[in-house]
Amino acid sequence: MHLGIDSSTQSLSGVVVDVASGSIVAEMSVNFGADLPEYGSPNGFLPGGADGEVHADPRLWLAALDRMLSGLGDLVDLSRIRAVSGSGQQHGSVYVDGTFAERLEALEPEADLVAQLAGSLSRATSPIWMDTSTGTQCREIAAAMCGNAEVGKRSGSGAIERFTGPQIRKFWQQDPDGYQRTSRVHLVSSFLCSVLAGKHAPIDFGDGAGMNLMNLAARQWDHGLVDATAPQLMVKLPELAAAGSPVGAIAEYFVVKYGFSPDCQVGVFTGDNPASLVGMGATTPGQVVISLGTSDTFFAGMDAAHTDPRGFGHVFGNPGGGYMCLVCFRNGSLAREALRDQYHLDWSAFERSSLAHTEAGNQGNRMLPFFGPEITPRLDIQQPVRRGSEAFERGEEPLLQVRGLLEGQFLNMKHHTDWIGIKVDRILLTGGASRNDGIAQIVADVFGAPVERLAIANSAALGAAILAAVTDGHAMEPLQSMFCQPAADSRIDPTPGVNYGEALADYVSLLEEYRSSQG
Ligand code: ADP
Ligand code: XUL
Repeated sequence: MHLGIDSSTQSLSGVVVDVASGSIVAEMSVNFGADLPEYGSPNGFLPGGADGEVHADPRLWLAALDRMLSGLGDLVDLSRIRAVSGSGQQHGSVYVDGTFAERLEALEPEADLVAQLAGSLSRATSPIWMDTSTGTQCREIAAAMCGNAEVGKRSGSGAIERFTGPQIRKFWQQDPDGYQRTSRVHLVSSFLCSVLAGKHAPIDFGDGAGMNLMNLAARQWDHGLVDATAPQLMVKLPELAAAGSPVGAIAEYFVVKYGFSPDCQVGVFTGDNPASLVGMGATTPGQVVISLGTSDTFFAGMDAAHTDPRGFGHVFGNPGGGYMCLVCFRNGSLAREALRDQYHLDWSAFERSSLAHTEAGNQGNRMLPFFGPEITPRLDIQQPVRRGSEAFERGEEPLLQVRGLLEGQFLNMKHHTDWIGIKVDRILLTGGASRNDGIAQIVADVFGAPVERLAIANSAALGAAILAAVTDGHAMEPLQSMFCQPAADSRIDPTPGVNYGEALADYVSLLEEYRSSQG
């Protein structure tokens, strides 16, 4: 059996697969808000950050790992796991001092991970992907590289606020002593991998590309970008390696405490989106994945790397080889939840609004669907912008608001993914909101393509389990054919006669109007 672990924004999950029978043996998830309330992070991050700052408490991820493994051990005999790999929310960074490696080697099963490792954090909190506070640092890095185009050419993305390089630069500027004390900057993925392996683990080419520090073509740290980011940074960066490549045997702590075999291997972790590309069986170019998690992301395998002329999309390493493109929308489930709560609805209202009680095009009632800062496009906005009937603009008629939000989200997605140049024949939908048929129908209608879903909603953890099997010597593609089949009755076809061409043009003009009104 093989274990995949995914540490996403709001939860940490484990999935165990059995490659002999092609079945998913066990799943276990720990929700950061509900299961670990003592960390004061109802949505997985620390509320109340000023000026666009969004940080999480890295101890939360350690506590969740202990909690998840203890629960999983009740469901399955962990001594049968031959390899573990995993994924983490992308871009988030963990700063550790020189004691981290020693502490990993000396982990005692009697105490927990938080008690033994928290003392090695040289930065108490971790900036995560939702952070938009590093505009200045992005401009400084771009200037040092003679322009953002050069940053994009080398790293696959222009300098982006949430990416790790600008976040590291801000830390160096604000807390030079803390930066000095930092001996290694890990990503969430490589941090958790290090804990499992009991030694510093590498960063993979998928997650590494989300840092503005890696040269995408050379698959190495880019000296120019690293020097433009912060002094003495090169020695603080982990090695780079392919996702799933072996790091070593699992640390004794996990053998004694949870019953893993001492021969269980740990494979290099990746980011949650590259892992999801694996778990959806979409590493080979030709299909598109839309993940509706805390953020909404649109991604696909690519034969060759080409970049987004608008500067919002990214190119990462693909764990299956070659490249993948990705566009991330910050107001995903966060906006859907905000609207749901504002109107005291439940998710079935999202189903009803789009399936039965409103019609495609929403009678011209249009919404810029942003309840907080957005990154695609970059907008500093706190409330959605509504245009349509007086009642709609006043915020009345909840079901029209729901459709307005959903249509706005996917029209915005369609517009900002046109640069990829893929003809969308089939959409694979994943993430927490993908089980909602109403949402899936609007995705199918806006993109004019059928939507399919896998039996398992957590494609990142499944992808991580497939990577664990790769660590153990299996080939990726046969595993994908085995595990990544659409669930029976999961397909939703576009509604005959519905065409969103006009609505898209209308949405884009509303967006342009809003942006010019903001100067
Ligand atoms: P992440 O991986 O970012 O932690 P998930 O992929 O687990 O997030 O998705 C969690 C989100 O899915 C929740 O925050 C919730 O908003 C959304 N969600 C869960 N069930 C439904 C549903 N039936 N309809 C719409 N959204 C849902
Ligand atoms: C991708 C991104 C998010 C995070 C959290 O660039 O910022 O999708 O990976 O899921």
